[in-house]
Amino acid sequence: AQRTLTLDEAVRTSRRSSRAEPATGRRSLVPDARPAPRRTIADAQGTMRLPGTTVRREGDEPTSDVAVDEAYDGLGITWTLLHEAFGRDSLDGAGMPLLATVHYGEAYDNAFWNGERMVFGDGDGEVFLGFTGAVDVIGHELAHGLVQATTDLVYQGQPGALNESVADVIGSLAKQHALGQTADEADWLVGAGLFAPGVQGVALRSLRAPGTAYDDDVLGRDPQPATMADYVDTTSDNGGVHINSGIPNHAFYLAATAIGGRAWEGAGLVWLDVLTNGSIDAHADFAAFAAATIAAAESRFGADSRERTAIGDAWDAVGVTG
Ligand code: ASN
Ligand code: ZN
Repeated sequence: AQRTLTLDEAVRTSRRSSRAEPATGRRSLVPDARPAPRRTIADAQGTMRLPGTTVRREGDEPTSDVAVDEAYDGLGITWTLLHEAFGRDSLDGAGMPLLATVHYGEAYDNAFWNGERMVFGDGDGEVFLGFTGAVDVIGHELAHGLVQATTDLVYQGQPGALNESVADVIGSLAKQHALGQTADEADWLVGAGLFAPGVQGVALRSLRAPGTAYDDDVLGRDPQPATMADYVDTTSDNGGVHINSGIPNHAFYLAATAIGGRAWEGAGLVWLDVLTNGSIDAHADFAAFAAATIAAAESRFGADSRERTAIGDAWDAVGVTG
């Protein structure tokens, strides 16, 4: 078996194949129509003012700022997943620029999509390190932009948990794609490496085993359910959008590992189909989303396909259907 790439190696490989640096070193005489990401990274310099000062544009050399370069590379990795695996040019499918701001706030313990750009805190250094340090978190925030540009799932209750879950799935797929991992090789974690030393946790969330990503004095226990039997009825966090996302997350994991191979070539394609084919609306609940994935698997892979069977079984296993 081939050794899997480190993320640094994956970034270097994708740079070699990017338009800015042709592998041959030759410049084509015809204009290059091949799509490429259009990234702009800004620096909020410890304030909460957005967008901040632009510090790196597409094609610029790396800076001496780790957060800037991690954001730039993570955006590139996620854009590459969308382009190579799903044939999609950026979030809107039409080359939309990718905007990010780093060094947001002081010791800010989060990252978010604000409707226009990704925003990353540096972490307080006690619980969290800088939020650009996990490529799947970058992919997660970018995926909120993809959802906004497609089904625009409302950020409340089950559609909100689906919005969160799709973001985790795409974040995880961005990392797997960059590393060339199969579903069996992937760690299925989101945000591994974000916790400061001494925090008892491996990541923010686990798609393989929701509810086990951390268990810590400071953070408490990871309250994510894996099945409908443990669905959390709550009014906090928009109806538990980061909690109940464990259920569709686990369904994706079960489907992808049952199908085998590279997750973005099977279950990933089906999930993208559902986001983009108009078969669900912004208020879709888990059952509507499940039915749409089954229909999409049938039309893409066939009614008797391994993909259709695995996806149906996965929704049964987490108690959404069956
Ligand atoms: N990191 C969180 C997310 O992207 C931030 C939030 O909930 N607004 O879901
Ligand atoms: Zn999110």
